[in-house]
Amino acid sequence: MNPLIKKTQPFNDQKPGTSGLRKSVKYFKADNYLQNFIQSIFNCLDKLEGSTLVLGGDGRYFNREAIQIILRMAAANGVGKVLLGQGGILSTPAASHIIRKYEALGGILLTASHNPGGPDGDFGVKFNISNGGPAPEKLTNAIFETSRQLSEYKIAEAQVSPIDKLGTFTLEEMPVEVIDPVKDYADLMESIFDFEKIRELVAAPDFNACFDAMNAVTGPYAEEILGKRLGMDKHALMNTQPLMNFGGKHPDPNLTTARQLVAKMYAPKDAPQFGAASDGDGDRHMILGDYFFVNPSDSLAILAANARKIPAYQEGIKGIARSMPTSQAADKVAEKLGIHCYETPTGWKFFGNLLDHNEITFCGEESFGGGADHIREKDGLWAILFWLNLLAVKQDSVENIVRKHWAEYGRNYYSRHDYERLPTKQADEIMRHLQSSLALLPGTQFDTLRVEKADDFTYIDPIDHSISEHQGIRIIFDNGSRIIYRLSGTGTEGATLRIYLERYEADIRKHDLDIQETLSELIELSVKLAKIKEITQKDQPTAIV
Ligand code: G16
Repeated sequence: MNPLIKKTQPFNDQKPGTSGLRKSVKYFKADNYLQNFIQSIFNCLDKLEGSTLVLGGDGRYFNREAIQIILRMAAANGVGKVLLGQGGILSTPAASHIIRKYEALGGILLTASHNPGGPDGDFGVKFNISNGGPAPEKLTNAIFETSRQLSEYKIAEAQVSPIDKLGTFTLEEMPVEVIDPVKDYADLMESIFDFEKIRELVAAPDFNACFDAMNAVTGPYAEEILGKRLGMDKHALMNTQPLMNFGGKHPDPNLTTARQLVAKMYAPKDAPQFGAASDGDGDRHMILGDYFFVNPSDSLAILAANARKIPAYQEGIKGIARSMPTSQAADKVAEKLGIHCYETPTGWKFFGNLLDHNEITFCGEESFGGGADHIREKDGLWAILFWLNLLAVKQDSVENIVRKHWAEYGRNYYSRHDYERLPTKQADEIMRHLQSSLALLPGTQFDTLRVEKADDFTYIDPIDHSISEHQGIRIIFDNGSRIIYRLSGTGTEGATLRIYLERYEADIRKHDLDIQETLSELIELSVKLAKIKEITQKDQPTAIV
């Protein structure tokens, strides 16, 4: 084969964020933008020639075109074989599993996760390494450096065969195996959970559940696992048809964006006992009970506390990890279990080393992410199946399980306030101002709150000792309350300031208070300390999660 070598100009804005390169579709469609980034990935992989790569995406607008380009570039760059999800579809957790199961060199995942899709929406490219997890910072930095100097890329001339039919075709000399995107993953889930017990629960006449796939990638996975294998009624599975623009909705499972599910679960009567949703690429989850929301940080703590109730974790768990801004609810569980709870920067890539070295079994994040050592990505359906398995074993409601957990461990009141689409200059000014006030804060008393510690979080990976600096400003008070500030690494428009607020309450008589009211002193202080009103002229956050 004689690959075409195309001349190109480097871009200077291809720095992967929290989770891959995310930009609006118009960037990716512009001349050579995608090609340059893919070639930069290929140039940074030592053993690319003859290797196996996994390829798939969440089905959003531009997924199919991107797959054609990437396959032709893989063939031209000497890749040995590509495992491609049928129709170009692979959820992020399924892709992670397939990379591991078939011992691939890595995978290219086409997704902008929970960001909106469509011609005016976002697109994204993520490279996962051979452990199935997101590329570590060392590799993403190398990809970025390469992209800034790239002058040419390789692409095969041949046209790609249809990608909707299972089986193998060759592109130039490279075999492309079109695989069932669902089966391997569904089998994995069946090996972890007690499907028999969940089936009994689902079949019980007084039990009703519903799942909202938000017209995103989990639709076919839910139909197979929740529908076919567990017997959930098809009316209980909402929006399972993946659409290129997610039906014009925002595929983010939270109380604001998953409106249809929330309306069902908060209906004055006949609400199902269990509700769940997943996001664009299937790695996030939201859990609801009848008129009840489970905070993702609590979800991680509850799953850890109940691990032994699940077949795969009967022997107990080795350790837990949570991202730094995630509430400290899981720490309380770890303490009781006598295991370690690691605190990592935001981003699933930071859990990889801990999982690979058996330091932890479970990990999770406040941003609706939970997962375990079965793969190296967060896993929406895994968390949802965990909750179903737990309900089946405990024969109790979602709300009771959470309340009993708080009674035993105390409640971490928690909320995140986002100021979205700020001009980058303003966001940087806020962070700079906070950084410059850190030294003066320890020991300062603000009404009932006394600052114990204030710093800019640095993480030293306990396995490879790599250092990640500037991972968020932490203001920690002597009663355990915290205010954390960081800038999002997944947005595509301006900057998003996230403020994470947390207050611990041990007293069971105070576990039923309004969250925002309970956090009000911290909220007011967080606005004041960061000079938000002065710098942004904004009175309110744009989103409260
Ligand atoms: C990604 C990462 C997560 C991270 C989240 C929020 O999630 O995989 O690890 O917690 O972004 O990041 P940020 O606060 O920087 O916006 P996803 O679901 O978007 O891939």
